Amino acid sequence: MKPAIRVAVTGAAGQISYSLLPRIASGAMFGPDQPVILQLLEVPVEKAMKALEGVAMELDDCAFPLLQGMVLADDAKVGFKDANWCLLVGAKPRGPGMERADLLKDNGKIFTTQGRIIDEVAAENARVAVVGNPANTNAMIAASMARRLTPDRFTAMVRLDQNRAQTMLAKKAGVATTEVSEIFIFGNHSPTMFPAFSHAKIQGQAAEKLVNDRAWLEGEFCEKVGKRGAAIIAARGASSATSAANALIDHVRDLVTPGKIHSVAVKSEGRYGFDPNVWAGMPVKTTSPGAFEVITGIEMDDFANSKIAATNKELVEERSFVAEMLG
Ligand code: NAX
Repeated sequence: MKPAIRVAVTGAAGQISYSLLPRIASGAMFGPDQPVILQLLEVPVEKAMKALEGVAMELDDCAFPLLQGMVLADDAKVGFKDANWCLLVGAKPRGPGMERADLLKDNGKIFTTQGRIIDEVAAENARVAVVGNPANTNAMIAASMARRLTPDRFTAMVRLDQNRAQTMLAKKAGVATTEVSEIFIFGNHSPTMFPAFSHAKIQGQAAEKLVNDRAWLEGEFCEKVGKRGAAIIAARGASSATSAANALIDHVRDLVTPGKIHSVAVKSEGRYGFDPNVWAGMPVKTTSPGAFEVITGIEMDDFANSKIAATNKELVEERSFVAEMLG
């Protein structure tokens, strides 16, 4: 058997983790022959740690063959110790009447601390995937604290948006989701993000040609993908959890599977007209487990460029709100 990999998960007693942890432990993220040790991190509050104990009891009761151990921690230095993957799911939710700038700053504090500690104590090959919102900016903040781990080790999740867009295109065309490919998400994980439909394929052909409804693609499609999270909250009374967990499974599994092409928020380095220092969704190709190269050279028309400019503007603004925190 392969040696176990250590997977640290923050917000481990939260609702996304409740859907996520059993799937990691059952092999959906790292494969059916890869043992894992889960390092579950929560806030040092009795209620949260008690809930975490309950989650761990349930995982025990699944008797997962691949789950070789669990560490329950309220201290990041313990939670991230020697972790190969750090999945940063926990974040502070936006409270009533709270300004976006305040949310950014409050969460910024969490991600400066976690970025610094991951850099200090995680494994030499550590990779970080951020889900907690605002995910792109939180990844940027955590990466800015690192001295040992390079920026490419820090990614944020836009895969939920990709999966949402894929299903919407499939439904519009009346085909299975497996027939839709190359639908990539550019920019922020927020309603400003851009699902670049002009490059998507349905059954190997241009999706735009098959759908034959540019007004729908520019209007309803982009809007519905962007506002899907709000639609889930309106319907369920709680934010996306199972689909977010599933997207993180996809995000990490495709990042450890060479050859996979998928949307990931990475340090832009100025690609596609984004500010060089923001983390923006764009297509990547996994080159070796955990490593990727950004797919460049995808041509953008005027509509696409205007959407990218808008989502970039938001990312630059988020960066300005937390500028004094960046390491
Ligand atoms: P929950 O509120 O159910 O759980 C969050 C958990 O994080 C809580 O148990 C809390 O105690 C814990 N936590 C907070 N600060 C922590 C810290 N510093 N260290 C460790 N644990 C900490 O939220 P949930 O529904 O699970 O969502 C988690 C995050 O994912 C939120 O920020 C949410 O906005 C974000 N989302 C991101 C998505 C994406 O596509 N990037 C989609 C889904 C989701 O909305």
